[in-house]
Amino acid sequence: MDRKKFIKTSTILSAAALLPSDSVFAHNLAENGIDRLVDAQGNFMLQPLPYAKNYLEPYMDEETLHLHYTFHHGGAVNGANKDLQMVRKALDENAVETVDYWTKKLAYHLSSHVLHTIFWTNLSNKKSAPAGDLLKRIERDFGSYDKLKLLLSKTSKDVDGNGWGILGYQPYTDKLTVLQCENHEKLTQWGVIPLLVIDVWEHSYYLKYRNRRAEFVDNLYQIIHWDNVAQRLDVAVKLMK
Ligand code: MN3
Repeated sequence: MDRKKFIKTSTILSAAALLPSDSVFAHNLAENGIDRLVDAQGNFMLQPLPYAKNYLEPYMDEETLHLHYTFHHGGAVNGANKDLQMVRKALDENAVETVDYWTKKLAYHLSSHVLHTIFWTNLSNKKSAPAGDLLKRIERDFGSYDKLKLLLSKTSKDVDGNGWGILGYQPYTDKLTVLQCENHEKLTQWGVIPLLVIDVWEHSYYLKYRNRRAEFVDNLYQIIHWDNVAQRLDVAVKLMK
């Protein structure tokens, strides 16, 4: 390995190593510091949740979390595997009339898998606030933490139908950016690496909050794991250097 490559690999590994080695967060990361979404055979897989299902009570109730993780996230993982298989089958059989359908399905299911995987790690059972480089970038790119909160909350609450509010790192501009995502795959900016994602699908809050999406979004600030967001920023910046 040449020196440049060694230094690059080392900095990426040290980003992943910011996490305690026994933490489930660290265990769920691939060697380059990004989330592990596939098994050794390359099939999409559902990672274990990084905590017990009652860990986020009372802000996210145990039963909703159970249904959300098992059936909605789990369903997306199964769907992504099937979609990929069907694209390959269409190619093998030279029957490409169906690839339009399966390609769209794959974008939907795989994006759901990516965002849900990040979402679970973005939450904790205690309140925190951004610090360090993350806070500096928030202040530079949005004015203040309060202004980011306002923007991200409003963006999340106002999603048409089901979707996500997303704080991401845009490597083309080296800036933080806020996206409003519909479903799981629409309205992105190419290149953005998601750092903090807020699931505002009804399945995310229906049992406890019923129709009160805004209350759910406001309450999430009690359990956002800002250290995880900061670690994700650190990895994203280093990967792009
Ligand atoms: Mn969801």
